[in-house]
Amino acid sequence: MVFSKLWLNYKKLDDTRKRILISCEHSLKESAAFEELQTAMKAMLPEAIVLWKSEVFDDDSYLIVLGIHPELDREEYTIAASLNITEICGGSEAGLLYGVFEFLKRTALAGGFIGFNAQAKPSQPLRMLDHWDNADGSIERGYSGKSFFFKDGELLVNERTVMYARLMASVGINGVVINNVNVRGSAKRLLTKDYADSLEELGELFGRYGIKLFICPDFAAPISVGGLDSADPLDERVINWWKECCASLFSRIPNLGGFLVKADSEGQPGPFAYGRDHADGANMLARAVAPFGGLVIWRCFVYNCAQDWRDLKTDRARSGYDNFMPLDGRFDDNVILQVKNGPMDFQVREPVHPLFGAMKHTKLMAEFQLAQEYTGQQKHVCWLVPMIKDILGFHTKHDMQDDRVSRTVCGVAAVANTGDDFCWTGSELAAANLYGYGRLLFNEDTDLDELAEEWAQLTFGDDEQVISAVSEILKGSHKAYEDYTVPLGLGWMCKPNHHYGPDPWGYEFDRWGTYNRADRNGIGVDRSPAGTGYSAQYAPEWAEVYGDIDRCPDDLLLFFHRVPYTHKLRGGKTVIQHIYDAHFEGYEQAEHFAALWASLKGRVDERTFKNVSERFEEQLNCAKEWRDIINTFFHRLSGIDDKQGRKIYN
Ligand code: BDP
Repeated sequence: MVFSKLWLNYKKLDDTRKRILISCEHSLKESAAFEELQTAMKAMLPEAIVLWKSEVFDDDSYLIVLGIHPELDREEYTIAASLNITEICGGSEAGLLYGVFEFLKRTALAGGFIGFNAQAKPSQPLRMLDHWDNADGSIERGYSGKSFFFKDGELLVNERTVMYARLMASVGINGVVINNVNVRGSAKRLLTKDYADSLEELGELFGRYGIKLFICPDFAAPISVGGLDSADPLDERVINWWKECCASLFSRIPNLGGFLVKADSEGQPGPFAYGRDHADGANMLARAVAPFGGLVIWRCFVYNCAQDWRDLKTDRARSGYDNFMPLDGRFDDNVILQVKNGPMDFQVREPVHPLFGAMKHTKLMAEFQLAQEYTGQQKHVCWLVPMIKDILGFHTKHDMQDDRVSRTVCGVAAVANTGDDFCWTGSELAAANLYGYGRLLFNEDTDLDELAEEWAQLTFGDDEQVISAVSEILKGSHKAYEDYTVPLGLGWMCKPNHHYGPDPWGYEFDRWGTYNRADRNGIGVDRSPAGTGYSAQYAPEWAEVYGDIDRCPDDLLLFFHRVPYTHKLRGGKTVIQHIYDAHFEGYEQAEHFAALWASLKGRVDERTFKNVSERFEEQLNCAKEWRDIINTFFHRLSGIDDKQGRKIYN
């Protein structure tokens, strides 16, 4: 089994010490923290021997003291490091492990032992990764090979899963959902004894690394695996079925965190079929898992995917709020609603979802998508971490002490971008999304310039030219992608179904929704009170800004308003000129990034160089297609020429 160690590829330090002494209570010798330290030290100081609690402390030794200090928060750690001794403490084994990873990271970046003090605890209590893996081994919206959790219906626990748990713990992930929210095939049997042994084993492994295991159950399981004729959440037989099911599941898998549920959405079963609502459905499951401390994470991605595109008043963007806001206050304490970052579906730019801060009596989580479904499918570079940071820092303007999205939620989840290919994420550069996501949730004030450089250095080594080129590419990548695809908040001009490459009208006259409404007179969707009324779902201050064509930020203008092509943006440019310019500039940026990468030949290993070079080739082809198709589309519709006289195909 070959796979990359990504940022945990511990390299040799510039240090000649002969002994590494790890001192800790006997019980910690079995911990993941101890084991990681041992593994890392052996790789970083291959000539030294690693000993436990040895007495021989002299000039040729480095001493690391590990301890649990219950006065710290469970996931908190402190580090006091010097040139000869380091003490790492955690509030629990999980906190200690985070401390060990932080110590190793700083040591790796410095190339040797250094003196520093650190204390940290996570900004977000729940830091999750949602895998959309199917039991047959395929991955919904997966761009990195097959699943490493499932193969031909079997759940795997092996070397790769261990490496996965180490990687996730190293960036602070503490919850993992292993299967697709669309529960298909044998995944429906995850609740049965078929999977009990392997789930137990995986749960144990995750537990060692401070990660809770979650699964997506089939809401209709009382029928599909239970043999009942109903899954009605208020039916006593159904309630009892779930109670018994959960009792046996949780007793076998003590590290089970609970369920993630997609119900009544895109064909998934749910409470609607029985005339019940989402609160009825979620609470019924919540009561079945409550005795075991379990959580029910219930998704708000609910909309009518068979809406009528001929009715201009229907608006998919409204649906999350329309469906869930009336239920505020009805959910049990162990239910968390998982809300996508925007009201549509992981487009390159969307406004922040209006439910954040609005539901004052319900626990919420934010959901992002690291799998680059709409942002280049891991063939294009698109570093999403700055966008995630912006969204978490967004002031909702709801009446509360701290109105930022990050403070209105009790956790954050992201759809994973991993698979079983060598580098885990299709493109080697896409691992920066995985790394940065975890680090940002652990410390929401993380400096993004430093983050990009740190990831590049840990992954590619100390060569300054590599670090600077890679971080420049990462930092500019989201804007470039937005520019050469769909600027101004429009979204959805991709090809239907697989969502890759341009198709301006692909979704326009489709039951899944109408999204840009472009014609010869103008472009954009009127979501102001005079239109679909979506803008009124925000707190008053934002409702006014978004609802007002003159105050709406440019980058969301076409999301909220329908305007003529000659409408002037804040900067004075017309909408049509901005569309042309952005497409040309975005493409040029992509060319610049590709050239930067090409300049690294010989400075990164051949396999990595090839992996990324091939993807840049594809990115440039596809970006050119986007540029030319979208520009031509708008040129034809508007009949307005590019002021700069560049070639637009006709
Ligand atoms: C969309 C994907 C679809 C997912 C759905 C979801 O296209 O495959 O099942 O989201 O989040 O982005 O449930």
